[in-house]
Amino acid sequence: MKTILRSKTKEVIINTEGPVIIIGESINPTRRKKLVSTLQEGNFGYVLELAKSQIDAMADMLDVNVGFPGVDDVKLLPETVIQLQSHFDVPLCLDSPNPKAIEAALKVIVGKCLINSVNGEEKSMNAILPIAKEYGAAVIGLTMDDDGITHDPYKRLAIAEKIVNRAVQMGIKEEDVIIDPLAMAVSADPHACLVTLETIRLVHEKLGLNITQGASNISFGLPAREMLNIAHMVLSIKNGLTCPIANPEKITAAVRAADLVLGRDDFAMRFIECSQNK
Ligand code: THG
Repeated sequence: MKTILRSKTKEVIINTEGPVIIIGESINPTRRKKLVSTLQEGNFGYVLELAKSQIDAMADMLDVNVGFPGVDDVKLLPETVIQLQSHFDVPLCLDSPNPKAIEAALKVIVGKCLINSVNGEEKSMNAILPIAKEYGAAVIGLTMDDDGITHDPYKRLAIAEKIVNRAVQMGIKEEDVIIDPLAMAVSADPHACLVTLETIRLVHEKLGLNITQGASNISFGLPAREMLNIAHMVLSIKNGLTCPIANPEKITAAVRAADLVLGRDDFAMRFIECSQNK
């Protein structure tokens, strides 16, 4: 199954058969005080630097999250999108819990983007899916709902199914729904990654949809995060992960190595091209 995203002139195809598409995670204020302070001053220089370094490290798309306490993201998200699109030609992933900010950004965006995200709560589906349909965007479906987050992979699969069924009812193509199995800190729960890995396997096998995850979430609170992220990444790819939100400066080599090992990189072209191997 193929999910197609577009920027001004480029098309990115996320294919369940691979190769893996990397959505750069770094435009996210959670761990970047400098991003908050520069954006508060109306200075987009640092956002653009983060975009460039991720694209240089072979990010195929960029996640854009400008949410922090006190921000007017209905204004800031579209402004950031305009800045990014006037400098870079990669499809964007709009990362906000605020449907009004998402809609404001969709009004100015060029091409076909990915909305991050909807979940299985009635309120979320009712707010986000009509917007995705209206603006022709693809959407990430988080496998949580009105009952919260379950640790049962079969229940996460059922939520994924509920979201895709609702989306299709509303006229969204099933290939435009990308499932997020929920990657959470393994320091807080020793089985967190196993539950995610099993959810990925089930969604891949039973629904055949493209799959993303916030891949760096798993290593919060631990040392040697990079190594842990790589271990989880390659196992996830083997199970059906196709478009992680991750740090390309640290993960691209491992992702391309995994694709090569899985027979999705003829003559090792993409692995050799990867900047971290030069
Ligand atoms: N699912 C979806 N969207 C998401 C998440 C998800 N968006 C936000 C988040 N989770 C994914 N984004 C990040 C961004 C940064 C980090 C973690 C998740 C992070 N970065 C480290 C840092 O900046 O210090 C570096 C990590 C590394 O060593 O590679 O912690 O789950 N749909």
